[in-house]
Amino acid sequence: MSLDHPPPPPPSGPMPWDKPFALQRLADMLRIRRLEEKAAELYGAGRIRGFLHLYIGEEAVAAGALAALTADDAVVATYREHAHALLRGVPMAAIMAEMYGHREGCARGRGGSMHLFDANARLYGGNAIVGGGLPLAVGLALAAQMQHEPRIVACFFGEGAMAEGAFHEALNLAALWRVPVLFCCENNLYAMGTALERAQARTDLASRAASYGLSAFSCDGMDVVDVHETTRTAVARVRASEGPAFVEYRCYRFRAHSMFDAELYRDRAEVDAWRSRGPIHTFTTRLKAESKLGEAEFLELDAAAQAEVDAAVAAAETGQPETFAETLADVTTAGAAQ
Ligand SMILES: Cc1ncc(C[n+]2csc(CCOP(=O)(O)OP(=O)(O)O)c2C)c(N)n1
Ligand SMILES: [Mg+2]
Repeated sequence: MSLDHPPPPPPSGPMPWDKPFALQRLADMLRIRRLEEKAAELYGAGRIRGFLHLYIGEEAVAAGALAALTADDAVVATYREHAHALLRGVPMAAIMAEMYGHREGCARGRGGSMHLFDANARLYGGNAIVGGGLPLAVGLALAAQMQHEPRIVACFFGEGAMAEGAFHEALNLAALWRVPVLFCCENNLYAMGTALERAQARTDLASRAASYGLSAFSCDGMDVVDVHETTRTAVARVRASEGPAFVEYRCYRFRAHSMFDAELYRDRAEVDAWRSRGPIHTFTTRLKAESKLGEAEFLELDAAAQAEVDAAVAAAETGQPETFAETLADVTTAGAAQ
């Protein structure tokens, strides 16, 4: 049976990384996966409510791309941003508490799953509006440029944002002003239930981005190695003050768009084919083939990830939402005392 969107063949050839770096990327992906599996379970149990968009299947993108940044760089992401927050160093307990709507959350429980935010980690959301993060990223990069800060801004968005006006305005201004933004397009082939080719006239995303006059790259978003190496190349261009760059990560989400999605728009066989190209499975197989990972080491990393999740849930279970007075403390009205 031929699939509408077949996955690419698995990566081959020797891996360019040493063992510690490789195992850290595997640990990153496992932490994301175990956190999100638990979040889905807690949602089913009614402990987490509101919106919840899972990144399961796309872990290689965040794990590979964010490892190409420094701690001083800024990150802007979408509502599918648990992974980005986690790998930027937002404590898992603060992410879990935020999903619970508790005051111990990284946005004090006011934002929930879609609005993780942490200025210390330079994570500027968690943005629920499709394309909404792009102008924000250009503004942050313009500020860095004007203040002669060496930082760059990595802006993650889904391919659905490329049909929005904000995308075009943001790329145009970023290229015109040569501000240090890395546009990171997570092309998982669907915007909710709409396949890319049903909504956008040209599906060669990198060449569309390049038409604005910036460097554009495309890579296998299911392969953490390709993701990282391509991002590193793009980041080097941005840091060398060559202006913004764009990377398309061709990936796939294994779960529904959000918790409210019957997934009537894609075949089970397609999902299964991409699952068998899963980023954790593919990378683990490759590491084992190169004798860089033993089964015991894998189980140890996985157990550590699970233990971190269990501790985050235990902490969240004991937390509380803000009081009404606490929430109102940041609300200003025209007549309020200064
Ligand atoms: C401006 C705007 N229009 C519509 C929506 C509703 N909406 C939420 S997610 C989504 C799909 C976006 O798809 P994509 O950008 O590919 O990201 P993905 O969810 O696949 O990661 C839509 C249309 C929204 N949040 N914002
Ligand atoms: Mg998408």
